[in-house]
Amino acid sequence: MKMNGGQIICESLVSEGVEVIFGILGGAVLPLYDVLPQYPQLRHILVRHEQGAAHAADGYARATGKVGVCFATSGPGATNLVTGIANAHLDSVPMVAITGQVAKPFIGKDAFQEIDITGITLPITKHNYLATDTGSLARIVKEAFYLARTGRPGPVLIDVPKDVFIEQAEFHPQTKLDLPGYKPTLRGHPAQIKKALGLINEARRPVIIAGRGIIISGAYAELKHLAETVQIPVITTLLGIGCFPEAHVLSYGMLGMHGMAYANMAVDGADLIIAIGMRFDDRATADVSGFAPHARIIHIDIDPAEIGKNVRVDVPIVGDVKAVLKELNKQITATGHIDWIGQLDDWRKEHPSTAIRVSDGLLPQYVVQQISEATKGEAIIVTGVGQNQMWAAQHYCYSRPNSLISSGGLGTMGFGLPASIGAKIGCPDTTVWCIDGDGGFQMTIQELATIAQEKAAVKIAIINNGYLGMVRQWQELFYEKRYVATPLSGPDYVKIAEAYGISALRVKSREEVVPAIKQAMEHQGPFLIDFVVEPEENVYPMVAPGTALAEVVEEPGRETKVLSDSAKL
Ligand SMILES: Cc1ncc(C[n+]2csc(CCOP(=O)(O)OP(=O)(O)O)c2C)c(N)n1
Ligand SMILES: [Mg+2]
Repeated sequence: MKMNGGQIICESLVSEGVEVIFGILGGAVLPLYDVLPQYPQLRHILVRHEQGAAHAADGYARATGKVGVCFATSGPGATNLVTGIANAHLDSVPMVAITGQVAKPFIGKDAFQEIDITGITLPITKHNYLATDTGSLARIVKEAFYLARTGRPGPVLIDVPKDVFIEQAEFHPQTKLDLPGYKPTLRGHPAQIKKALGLINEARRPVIIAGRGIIISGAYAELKHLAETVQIPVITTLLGIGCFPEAHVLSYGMLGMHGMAYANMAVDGADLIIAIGMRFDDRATADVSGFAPHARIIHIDIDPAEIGKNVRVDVPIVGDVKAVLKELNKQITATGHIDWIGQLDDWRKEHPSTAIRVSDGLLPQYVVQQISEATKGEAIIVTGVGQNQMWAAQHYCYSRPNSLISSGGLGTMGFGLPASIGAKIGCPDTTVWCIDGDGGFQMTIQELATIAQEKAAVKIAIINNGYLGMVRQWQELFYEKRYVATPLSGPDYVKIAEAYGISALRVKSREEVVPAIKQAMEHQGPFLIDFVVEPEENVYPMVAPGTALAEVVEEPGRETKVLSDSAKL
């Protein structure tokens, strides 16, 4: 059947199972938008800035496990997507972005709103296309979705010149893919799995470090089986949070710069690290020369480029973590590590990293803890970046996979609000809280209009400390309190919310926290709470830049723990 390019794209999106698209239109992409009403299966969410479209598609993808889709026009529309695409790239989020381009005869002429978006996004996409022929669109869309969601997921961009949307071609639904150069390794090599089993059997102080790869491949049951059968403590990365229930006896929290002291000490004291679906990011490892000094390392990851990139590895296993863990689990023997687990429990008692200090003031940690209580750890939490993000990671007790959505790799302020819209649209029956900083919130504040228009019942907690807080913390600790450009004013957030038609409250004291959260949860629609917190509260524990995990500082004035000495363990 003959169709125009826009229709071919929509047909292809429908056959990929797409239900939601986030975007903003403009001249070059108008022919695509023009045919959208012919496809009522495709719900279009009009955002207020294309960065919001990409972040919303990202939040949608993380919350649902499906591919997030966003549209933008050529030129500024496309460049506005860039931060969101980069964010998805660094956090391995499946996304397809479709941008309009100037018509083919204008390409290379610096035409109005012409920009080389495939050139710009080359290093931040898994793959990108400039579609020059209407007849190839169905194939390209099919490939794009396949590339986005398989192997190590990531964003794929398709740039479509205006005339390619308009021209007609025969539409053939695509059933086959022909990508001879793209064959992700899914099954781990049996010889490597044997070697890993050997190390696991010998280990006396093993630790699992679980990353987002567990969530992406849905390997929760396999991880739990491995941990429980061999009695191995589980520590997660920031993006791995939720892949293992935090209330489980073998759960020892998050590692890294603001990880729990006992988690960092466990990594420091371990004789075996089983790193699963994680990439040894520097915020997780701290100084690599001091990372896990007594341990041999097994690294399971689907992306061969991650093996040995940051940290030396003894046994690499390239493959889908679920498939590899299944294979490993067939061959493991039940055992225990009572002394080692006892040691970790002692460390946790001696260094209760998530204990909240006593204060009459309104502490941000307390706000997060009360949101955790009120939602029983079952909400989806979407964060901003900075102190608010770290407190949200530390003080919410996550019980479900995919329940923390946070910008890990890129650390993108402004991610929180639009990503929370995507999460809520994708999971309308789940409570979604956006915990954001006053700085990050102001970067994408305009998406309040999207929330209002779509009646997306997101609950928003602004951790309002009047500062670009995380940077202020660094100035306090490393720049002798020279607070250059970190004090931050903002609008009256309650009035702003109300101006958008969103109910809101301001909370200034500890006593008001619980009733305010209750009111927000009971309210049918979106709700915003402006929590005016202690302005100079810092995030601890902290591993200072350039130091090792073992040098974690738990609280100001209480200096680093004694380095764990493997001889004593
Ligand atoms: C887009 C962007 N610009 C700058 C930064 C650097 N940065 C990291 S945290 C931070 C402060 C964030 O302030 P706020 O959103 O109020 O959160 P807080 O740390 O106060 O909780 C800044 C400026 C960033 N991560 N992202
Ligand atoms: Mg702030």
